[in-house]
Amino acid sequence: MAQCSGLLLSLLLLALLSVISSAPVKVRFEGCRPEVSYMGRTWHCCPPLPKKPIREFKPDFDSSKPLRVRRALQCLDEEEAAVYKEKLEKAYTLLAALPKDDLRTMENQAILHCAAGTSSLQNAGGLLNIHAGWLSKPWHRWFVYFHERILQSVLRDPTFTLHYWNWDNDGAAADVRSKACSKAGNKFPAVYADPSSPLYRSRSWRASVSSLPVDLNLMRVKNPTAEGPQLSDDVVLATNCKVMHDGMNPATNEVFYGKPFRAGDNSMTFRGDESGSMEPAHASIHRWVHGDMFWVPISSTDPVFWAHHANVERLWNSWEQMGPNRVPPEDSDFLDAEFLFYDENGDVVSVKVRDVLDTQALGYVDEEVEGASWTYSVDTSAQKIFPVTAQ
Ligand SMILES: [Cu+2]
Repeated sequence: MAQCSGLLLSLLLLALLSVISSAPVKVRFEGCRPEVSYMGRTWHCCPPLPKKPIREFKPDFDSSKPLRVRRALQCLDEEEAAVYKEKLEKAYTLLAALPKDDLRTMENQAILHCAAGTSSLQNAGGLLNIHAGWLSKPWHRWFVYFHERILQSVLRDPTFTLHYWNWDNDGAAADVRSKACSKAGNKFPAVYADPSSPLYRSRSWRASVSSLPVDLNLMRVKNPTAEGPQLSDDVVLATNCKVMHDGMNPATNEVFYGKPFRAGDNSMTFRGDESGSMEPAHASIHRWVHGDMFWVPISSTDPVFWAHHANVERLWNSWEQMGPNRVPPEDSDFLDAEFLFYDENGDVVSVKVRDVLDTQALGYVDEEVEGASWTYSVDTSAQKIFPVTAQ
């Protein structure tokens, strides 16, 4: 009995200590491991240490100005798509012409993802990987946000807005009463597919077939490039619907966001299925496109990365709109987690998770779209579960 109560006391003490010592992640570059083995290859992911004091960044959107609209790529008309493609090409050409040590280059932006996303960085005694647990969503939203600011800056156009690749939308459940665009977006976007364009990259054969629907269940395949033709379109579309439906309707908010990741946690102890319920669909797109997109440390050097992740951001907002209790964690270890990014001046800035949760405060909204069959229950003849647009 005395032994039992002693054990109970130690367990209680341990639980108490873990609550007291709980703290948010604070990303810093010091102590970065210069060489890591990740996805079967060796990578060098350490960003240079900041030369100036790190500035704290807070969203600075002037709410008297109109919100920018991130459009669905398939909903741009021919002329809009041509203008957008030209702007992107100009922006990426300008970025490619910057000196190598300018922190705004695609390569330097990718190093941030490489460092924070491969367990290169320290985390108060553990190792950091922002893909583990609940950090993934806010980290990537900030990453896309600063990329957009960098593009605006080189284009000298503060209204420039990234558009999203609406890969979850099969267009199969279009509602004729809806005014929203209901075109399918689940093919590789043409804007990025022109081999003569700076937006082009060497990618999987799949990305060059304009009629092929994406496969959101590619986690089943060990090496996606070595596989032959994908499954029949019917099977792929039905599976995509289920993957999206399940990902957007998990049992709890924690399953949607992913497991808590706090200061001192070690990314090596996290499982892939602890990174949020949308991870299978998100990762499948990286595998389906392949090329640079497949490799986490360099995935963002493919311009289509940003259109892909703009859709992940949009789906996060969509999930919130699907029910009153769908809210972010209130835990201060989530809200006060601090990351480092490069801003449009090439300076290092620190940001907090709490400042990225409301995209309108960041100055943009996403175009509403219709037609994705996952917005109905998996049996598409049943009642619609998510009215995307007012009817
Ligand atoms: Cu990532």
